[in-house]
Amino acid sequence: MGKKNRNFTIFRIFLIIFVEEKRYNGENFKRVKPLSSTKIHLTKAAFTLSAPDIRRLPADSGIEVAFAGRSNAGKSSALNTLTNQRGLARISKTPGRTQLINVFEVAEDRRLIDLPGYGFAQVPLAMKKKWQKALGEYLEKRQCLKGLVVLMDIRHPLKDLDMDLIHWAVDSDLPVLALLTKCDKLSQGKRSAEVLAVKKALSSLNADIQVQAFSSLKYTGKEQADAVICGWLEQEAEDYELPAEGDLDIPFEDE
Ligand SMILES: Nc1nc2c(ncn2[C@@H]2O[C@H](COP(=O)(O)OP(=O)(O)OP(=O)(O)O)[C@@H](O)[C@H]2O)c(=O)[nH]1
Ligand SMILES: [Mg+2]
Repeated sequence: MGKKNRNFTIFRIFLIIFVEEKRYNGENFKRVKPLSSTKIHLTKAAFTLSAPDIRRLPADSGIEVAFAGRSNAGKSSALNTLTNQRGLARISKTPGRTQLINVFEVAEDRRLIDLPGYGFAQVPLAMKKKWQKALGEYLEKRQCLKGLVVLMDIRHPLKDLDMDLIHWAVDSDLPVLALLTKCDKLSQGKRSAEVLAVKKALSSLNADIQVQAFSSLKYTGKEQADAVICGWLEQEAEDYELPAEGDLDIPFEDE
């Protein structure tokens, strides 16, 4: 092959690689391109406020991703792990620690929400009613809620109340990330089997549900969870009609 020909061949190879690369990036870009220009970094999360009910929350605009699950499931711990901030959300060995709706802003009009846990029997009834009401009210009325992280201890997932929550999210067209927490407590084999079993159980719902083993202690599943949550937060926010004044007053009748 003459020198001219060889140079031309090398040039063609470069051209093909360059075009392929561009095409690949183009496709890739289209697939993962966030709808909004906001690049989310969960590490930027900062505590905004704690609210006893949704009337005390920031305006219902932008996008929120909420962490929900039974008391002691590891919601606050997961928030701290995902944001790389040990003391952001309060963690406790005593179930029922998070009794308020805690708001953490990660970017302008993009928030993470630590919700009060459900299903803990040993809490005084009056208190339980109050915070279950706040939880139900939040889930039902908050229009900027665009993704729900349902946290369940990997050793006993999909309890009745978890299923109620997941069914509610599916009916509301809300995507779900099921985080199977404390997976450091199981061997690799048992962990995989549990993830599979949960995936199988939820597959019949035919909904946007992802299942991920997670450990706040060992950072297992951190990257995967971060990608899902950031994907939700990076969407373009919609404009909502603000609820009428009286609308927020009677979310639930007290028994
Ligand atoms: N081994 C292990 N323990 C964890 C993990 N995540 C949380 N825990 C422990 O589980 C307990 C409860 O964790 P929290 O994060 O406070 O749970 P929560 O869901 O926020 O609880 P409430 O606020 O009461 O609803 C604490 O003792 C944590 O240290 C984990 O990944 N591995
Ligand atoms: Mg908590």
